[in-house]
Amino acid sequence: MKTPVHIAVSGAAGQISYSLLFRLASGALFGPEQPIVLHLLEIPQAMPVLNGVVMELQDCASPLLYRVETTDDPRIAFRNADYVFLVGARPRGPGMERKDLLEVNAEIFSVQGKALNDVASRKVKVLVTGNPANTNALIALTNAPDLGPENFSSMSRLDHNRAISQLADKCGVLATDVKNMSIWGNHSTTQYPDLHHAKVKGQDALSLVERDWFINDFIPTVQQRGAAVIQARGLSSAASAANAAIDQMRSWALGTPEGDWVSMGVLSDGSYAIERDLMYSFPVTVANGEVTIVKGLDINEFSMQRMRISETELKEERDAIRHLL
Ligand code: NAX
Repeated sequence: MKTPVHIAVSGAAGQISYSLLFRLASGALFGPEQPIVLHLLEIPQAMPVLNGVVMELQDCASPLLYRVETTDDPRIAFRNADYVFLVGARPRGPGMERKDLLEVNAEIFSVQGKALNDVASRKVKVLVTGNPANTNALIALTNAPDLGPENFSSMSRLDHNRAISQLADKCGVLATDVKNMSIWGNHSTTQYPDLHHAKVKGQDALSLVERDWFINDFIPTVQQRGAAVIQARGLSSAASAANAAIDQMRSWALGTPEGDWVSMGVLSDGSYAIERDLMYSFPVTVANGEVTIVKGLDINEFSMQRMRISETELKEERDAIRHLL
């Protein structure tokens, strides 16, 4: 058997984790040969619930789960962690303004960024799911100066998977027949799911669907899918979010297939004239754990305008918490 990898998960008593942890324990991230140690982080009030989740993990008798540790201290949770899922975040409470939400989360993610800086593996991969995910990731990485931007990403994979599935459904093909999907920008309703480069069984996606469907159906459906799930289920996306977190971490660790790419929130390097130092979702390829933004795509006026709208929102989010950076 291989040496176990250490995986930390924050928000471990929450609903995304209730799916994520059991999939990790069953080998969904690195397969059935790779043992894991789970480091579970929660706030003190949620520790009793977390203990129940741990009981259930134990009751799976998973051959891969070597150990489960629980704590309310990020410096303990992140010690020597190789892979970190930052899922926990404060939801918007009654009477809370967007700015207040940004601020309370900025505080959480600055503390966690500092802890990662001090105790995590120098090769750690930190995936931020907790909302506002892009800006939380920016805060965490800014507070971890001894790590680099390459150690952090924010989750766009749920949006990416939603976009693939909508297009596959429209074209009557399997999700695996869709390649080169792109999500640009923020994980919010300003995101831009872009079909200009997408392929369906090797054909240009936009040659197979009407432009009206792309603009007035596909884009808003993907942008508002989270709200549609809440309306139907009375709870936000959880199993699909956990699935996306695993997909994104797997692509990051093991690479993207030849000829395809995935969408990830990464620190902008100025590509496509997106302001540097924003966590922005780009189409990326990954090889040997290194993420590269796909360069040189033709971006028309329509796309550029959509990409800018999301960039503007991310700048506003960053400016609202700039004093904490
Ligand atoms: P839950 O409210 O069920 O769980 C969140 C958990 O985080 C709670 O158990 C809470 O005690 C814990 N927590 C809060 N502050 C913490 C801290 N400082 N340290 C450790 N744990 C802390 O939310 P859930 O449905 O699991 O969603 C988690 C986050 O994912 C939310 O912010 C949600 O908005 C976000 N999402 C992000 C998505 C994405 O694509 N980026 C999609 C799904 C989801 O909406």
